[in-house]
Amino acid sequence: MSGPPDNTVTTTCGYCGVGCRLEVHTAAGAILNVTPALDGPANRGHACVKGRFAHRFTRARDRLTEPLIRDGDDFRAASWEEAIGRITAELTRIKSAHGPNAIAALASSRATNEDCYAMQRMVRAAIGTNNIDNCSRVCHSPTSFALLSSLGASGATGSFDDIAAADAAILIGVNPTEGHPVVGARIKQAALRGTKLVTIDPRRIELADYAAVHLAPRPGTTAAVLLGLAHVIERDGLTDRNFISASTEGYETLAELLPAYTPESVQEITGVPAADIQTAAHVYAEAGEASVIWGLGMTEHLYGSESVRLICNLALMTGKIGRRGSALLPLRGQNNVQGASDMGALPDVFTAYRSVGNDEVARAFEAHWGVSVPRERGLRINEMFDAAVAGELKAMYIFGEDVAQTDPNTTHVIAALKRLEFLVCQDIFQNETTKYADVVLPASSFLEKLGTFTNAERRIQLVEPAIDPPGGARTDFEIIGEVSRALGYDLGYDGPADAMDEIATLTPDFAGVGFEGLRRERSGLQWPVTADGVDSPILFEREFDLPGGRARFAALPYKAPGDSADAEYPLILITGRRLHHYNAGTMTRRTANVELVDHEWLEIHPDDAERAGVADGDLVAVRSRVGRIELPARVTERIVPGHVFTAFHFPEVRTNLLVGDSSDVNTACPEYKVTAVAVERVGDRADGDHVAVDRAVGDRAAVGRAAVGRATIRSGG
Ligand SMILES: Nc1nc2c(c(=O)[nH]1)N[C@H]1C(S)=C(S)[C@@H](COP(=O)(O)OP(=O)(O)OC[C@H]3O[C@@H](n4cnc5c(=O)[nH]c(N)nc54)[C@H](O)[C@@H]3O)O[C@H]1N2
Ligand SMILES: Nc1nc2c(c(=O)[nH]1)N[C@H]1C(S)=C(S)[C@@H](COP(=O)(O)OP(=O)(O)OC[C@H]3O[C@@H](n4cnc5c(=O)[nH]c(N)nc54)[C@H](O)[C@@H]3O)O[C@H]1N2
Ligand code: SF4
Ligand SMILES: [Mo]
Repeated sequence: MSGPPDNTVTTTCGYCGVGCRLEVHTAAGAILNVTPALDGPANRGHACVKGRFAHRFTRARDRLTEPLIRDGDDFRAASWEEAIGRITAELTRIKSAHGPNAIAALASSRATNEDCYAMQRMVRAAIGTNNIDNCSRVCHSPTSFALLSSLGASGATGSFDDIAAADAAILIGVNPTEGHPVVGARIKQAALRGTKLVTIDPRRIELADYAAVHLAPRPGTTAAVLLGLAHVIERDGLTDRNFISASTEGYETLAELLPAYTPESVQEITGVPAADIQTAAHVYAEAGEASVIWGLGMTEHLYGSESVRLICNLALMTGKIGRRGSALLPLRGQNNVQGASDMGALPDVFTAYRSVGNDEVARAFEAHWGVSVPRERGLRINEMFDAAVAGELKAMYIFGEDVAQTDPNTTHVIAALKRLEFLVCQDIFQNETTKYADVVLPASSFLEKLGTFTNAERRIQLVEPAIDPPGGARTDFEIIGEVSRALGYDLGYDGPADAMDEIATLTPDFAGVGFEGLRRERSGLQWPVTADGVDSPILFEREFDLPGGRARFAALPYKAPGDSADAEYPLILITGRRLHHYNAGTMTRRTANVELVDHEWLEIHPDDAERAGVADGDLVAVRSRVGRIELPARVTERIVPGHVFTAFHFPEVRTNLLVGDSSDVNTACPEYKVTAVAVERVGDRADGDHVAVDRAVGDRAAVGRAAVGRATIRSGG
């Protein structure tokens, strides 16, 4: 496309949780290009390959542009009236036959706060169940649990600006140059200016090259590393005694646990040299200001939530919290996963993590909504699938999540979806999950809607439409409003701004949030926001949000991961992300990014490759206790021997067939990071058709054909 833009809209990126502000330049209603906003508080004039270039999906030929209704093994186009009529008829029938708890829904962390708020209100008020969850479950729910337990609020304690202000930073199980590239660049800049980095990851991530020390623990053993760091800090007198006595409780119990975790014993458990543990502890504790940044390498484990509490311990023992430069920064993943959870799209809480069992809070919602709401918590995502397989859950409404591709144990997920009597999917594309749908509703992407996203800094920022939804597609907000009205319960909003006004009324932490203020305040607002609009870049400057204002130490010992290598499955598979693609890949695979990366591959260390007789580029089969996949191998020293790595961005390679049911003890976040597998060579690269299949998806003409082909498959067999 050529010619000058006739309009420019400033909005917020809809991919990752960095929350870059973008300027979208359009002409004649189509996107010409996207540039980073110079005054974006998180990005300051930067953006990554997704935010800048991955927007062509908006006009992909196979965008959903009209509602689809199942017709035998296929779908047929339907009017909105017919589609919504079918949804209300089925949900009403199931509710009267089996009760409201036979219905469950997922809200989309890709969508806005207002969309997610409307969704949870519809589920609670119109259907009458707390069976609502979002992808935080499979992502940072352990972080949320740990921060609430240790500190009292579920959010980063500071901002990305703290990175530059820190003398040292520890990065644990997070790979920002691929997952949060703009923050990755900010970390690199800080390191070049003197911030000392410690990286802790079984893979040698790019930022390890900038680190003072890189620790490579075996997957699932990081808790032992954290206890080792605490041991050294205590042993070498690096604790902040004043802070501990004035602002915390429970240190004595933790201190009793620490003597066992000598650097030598931690080396035994983790494989990390004892000397490196000492170095890392001193880098962190001796820094004037130091932050800890973490990701899914901490959370997606059997004891993920306990491990994150051990991170909080480090900050509390050294008093490195509540100050510029000393922050706890979980890099939340999806553009609005912080927000979807803040909005109460979770089975156990209303907005701002207030329990559904809290009578006072529940009454306030009931008074505003004019209905009574249940007090017992609803089902989590994994429990929804179990209940569906057991025949107890009859219907699901899945809004913007591709569970058949991204949730663990794909075989079980598909069995659950097939067993449902009724499945609605609300998405912008057909995906692996819509194959099992009875009704598919065509929705709008972030470039086509109004609302707010909350990034990984708790920063609420406006999202403004740059283009119209294609064809008959509607915004998620409109769709949810219409479905709810058809169910007999009118949400009564004229637009997303009304929903935010309601959120502000019912949620003290959001008291001063509103669209008008956000339009004025170009750098967004970090919750909590007082009624007169003062926001909170730093949490816990004076006290913690727990009784007595005191934070709580957690005295938790190291426990082994859920899976381990054995003679039959000698390698540990780690899964994670790659720069050019995003999660299920529905969007990035429909952009030029697919010309840069067009297939999945398995990273394997040269020693393991040699043992298995695998050469670079060979097609290999990966087998776990629950599944098997095939993909090309890439031999690399970035991964330590004994481990292999792949991502999950291409449906042609169903990585999650391999991942089992093991999950975090407190939150049910899947153990995506530790799966014992066997790898064997099955052919030359040329023998595999995976690469060819992936190319076909990138080809725009083929995308349309592939979609038609997909729509005809009901159950995948
Ligand atoms: N390009 C791109 N960006 C994305 C996404 C995407 O799909 N593509 N997805 C978004 C989402 S939803 C999320 S949640 C974020 C996730 O962003 P990250 O949290 O960075 O995600 P991962 O790459 O899954 O895992 C991070 C690292 O954990 C390491 N790891 C695995 N096991 C362990 C362990 O036991 N201990 C330690 N210390 N490390 C371990 C892995 O080797 C990996 O390098 O990214 C977001 N951004
Ligand atoms: N093996 C393995 N599996 C993983 C992970 C891992 O590390 N390893 N990570 C897990 C994590 S952290 C996460 S968060 C999940 C992510 O998994 P998902 O949430 O399933 O992945 P996404 O690709 O982000 O998007 C889901 C769907 O939302 C649609 N969508 C996008 N924008 C909109 C919108 O505005 N409206 C509507 N209605 N739909 C929209 C997309 O087309 C897509 O179909 O994957 C998990 N799966
Ligand atoms: S870093 Fe994240 S928010 Fe920023 S442009 Fe890239 S994907 Fe978008
Ligand atoms: Mo995520």
